[in-house]
This record gives sequence, structure tokens and C-alpha cells, in this order.
Amino acid sequence: MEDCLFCKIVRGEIPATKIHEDEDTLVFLDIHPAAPVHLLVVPKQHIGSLSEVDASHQQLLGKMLWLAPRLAASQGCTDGFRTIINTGRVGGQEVFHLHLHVIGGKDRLPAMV
Ligand code: D5M
Repeated sequence: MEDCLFCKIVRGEIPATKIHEDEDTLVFLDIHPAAPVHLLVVPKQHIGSLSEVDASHQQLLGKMLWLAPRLAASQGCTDGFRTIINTGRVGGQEVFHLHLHVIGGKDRLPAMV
């Protein structure tokens, strides 16, 4: 997707602080961190949101979740972390390229629900 912000980061056209990269995903620091550790796990292929995934994406989605505890641990989150996928307008999604937030590094995050 030509104009997608996260596709531009994946292509290296916009800088980001990369934490991890493999053939399917790129992980980088959120530019507006909500806590001391705030990573974004982004699929390299353009998927607009969680509402747009289909059966062919199951392995990719599993990988994104599988990565989360490993990335959190690598950033020093040894006693827990939070994952969030904002989806669509009601879900508060701002960047319409699927991404998994991995948030932690505080003593205890505020309850959300
Ligand atoms: O969250 C979108 C997230 O993307 C939000 O936490 C800020 C982050 N963001 C926006 N632009 C950048 C760049 N250029 N680098 C890193 N992080 C960025 P959402 O779930 O869509 O509300």
C-alpha cells in the first residue's frame, strides 16, 4: 500500500527504532509510548485491521501473539505486559495497518475494563 504509514516503515522509507524483524513481521517502538515499554508488532504484508483477516492469516496472527511474550521479556518485562489490537473507528484504531501493541515496564498498568 503506497500511502500506508506502516508499509512505509516496513519498506524503510520512514525511520523507526526496530526491535525485531523476520520474514513476516517487523517490530518497532511506538512513537507515542503509553508506558516505558511500548512495541508495535506489525505484519509486513498490508492488512488494514483485524476485521480484514481471513483464514490464510491464521499462522501470521499466531506468530504475532507468539512473539509478544518473547519481545516483552527482551525489553525487561519479566512480570507481565499488556497486548492490545485496536480495531476500526469504535476500537480507536488510528493507523489502518494491523498492529499488536505490547505494553509494559510499569509496576502495574491501569485497569482498562
Ligand atoms: O495506534 C497507532 C500507534 O501508532 C500509536 O500508538 C502511535 C503509533 N505511531 C504512529 N506513527 C508512528 C511512527 N511513525 N512510528 C512509530 N509509531 C507510530 P492505533 O492502535 O492505530 O490507535
